[in-house]
Amino acid sequence: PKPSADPPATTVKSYACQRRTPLKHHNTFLTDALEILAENAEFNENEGRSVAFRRSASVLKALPHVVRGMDDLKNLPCLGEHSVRVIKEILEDGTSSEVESTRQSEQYQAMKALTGVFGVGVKSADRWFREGLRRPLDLIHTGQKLNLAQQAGVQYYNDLNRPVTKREAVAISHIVEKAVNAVLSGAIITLMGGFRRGKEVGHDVDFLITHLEEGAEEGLMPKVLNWLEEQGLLLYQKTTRNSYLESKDGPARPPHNLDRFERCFSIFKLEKGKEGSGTSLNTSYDSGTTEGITGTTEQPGPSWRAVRVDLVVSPFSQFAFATLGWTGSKLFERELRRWAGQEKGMSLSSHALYDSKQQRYLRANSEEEIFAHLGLEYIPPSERNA
Ligand code: DGT
Ligand code: MG
Repeated sequence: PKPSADPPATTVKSYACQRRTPLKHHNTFLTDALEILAENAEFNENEGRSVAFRRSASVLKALPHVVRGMDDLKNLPCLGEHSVRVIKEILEDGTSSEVESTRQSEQYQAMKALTGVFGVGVKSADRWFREGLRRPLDLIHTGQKLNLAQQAGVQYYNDLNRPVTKREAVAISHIVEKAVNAVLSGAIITLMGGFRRGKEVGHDVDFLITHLEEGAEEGLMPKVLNWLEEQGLLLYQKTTRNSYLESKDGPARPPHNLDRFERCFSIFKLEKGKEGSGTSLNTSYDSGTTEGITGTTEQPGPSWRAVRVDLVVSPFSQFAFATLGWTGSKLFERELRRWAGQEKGMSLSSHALYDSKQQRYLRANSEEEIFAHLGLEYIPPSERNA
């Protein structure tokens, strides 16, 4: 037994939304490994297992030091037996045999490649994998029936799998601002997702659009998209009502507001070399509108690239919730909702916060107020990288 003069082990709170998780941390050699197993569990549609690995990884991201031995794991929450086994192996041997064999496996590699196509989810990828398909081009060669999103996904595969830089995100911001201002004055456009958390690169660029005057934002999305299309800046778009299932355990959103909340998954055409100038206008645009693929014969070349852009429009009364909900990270969001439900008897969504005990919605004008309603210390976006 060790003497009790040991320095106190680092204490880490058990919900990710109770902790500060910076973008850069000390244990990527462990978290990358655990996240491969999480990803593989997703490919096998084992959500419980996937979340368990993600939670373990997230705890290690919050540590202020490198994990050097098993002693460093004492008193840490969320580390399941399987994760501990993987960590131990890496600490002792430098690698984990399970992680390495997963990484090398045909199924993992094919699922990674196929789900890497925009518009392809785990279910389709798995079906194709079982039919013997391995690479995105196999979808074309074997004549698979693809929806419009997937067609665009294959067409722009290389571009969409190349990280979007902060510089490109800023250039896209200028374009979105210009588009929104052209159709509605006074709208507020905010960069969300990973870039709001301080990431230098992302897989897409996320924007939240609102207007101080409640209701002024209604009908905005189609107008913005029209403007973008006219300028030849859209390669693909699909607009939906926001149908994200946030929570199973409560009326998470005021039903009358549901139809005012819109989301658009799109692919922008971004001219190269003009990042930061704010203009990326192209006139030689071939306007075909179906669901939304435009310029289908065009291929990215030296002058432009395709970039995934998500646009969300929110009424101002929901803006704080939408801001919190679209900043991420995904695990941070999931943990916020779990905390709300399990610890507070509340139901949180990116529209509202419902208190089941009081049987009423709690209003908030800022993210700080939402954290306060939830009894949580405020965590700034840059420390939500759980
Ligand atoms: P990235 O783009 O891979 O660099 O990383 P993020 O964190 O920007 O991830 P992304 O773009 O998939 O999603 C942005 C944030 O928005 C994410 O952290 C959680 C949230 N989010 C994603 N999809 C939905 C959705 O369908 N509904 C709501 N309410 N939130 C979502
Ligand atoms: Mg993003």
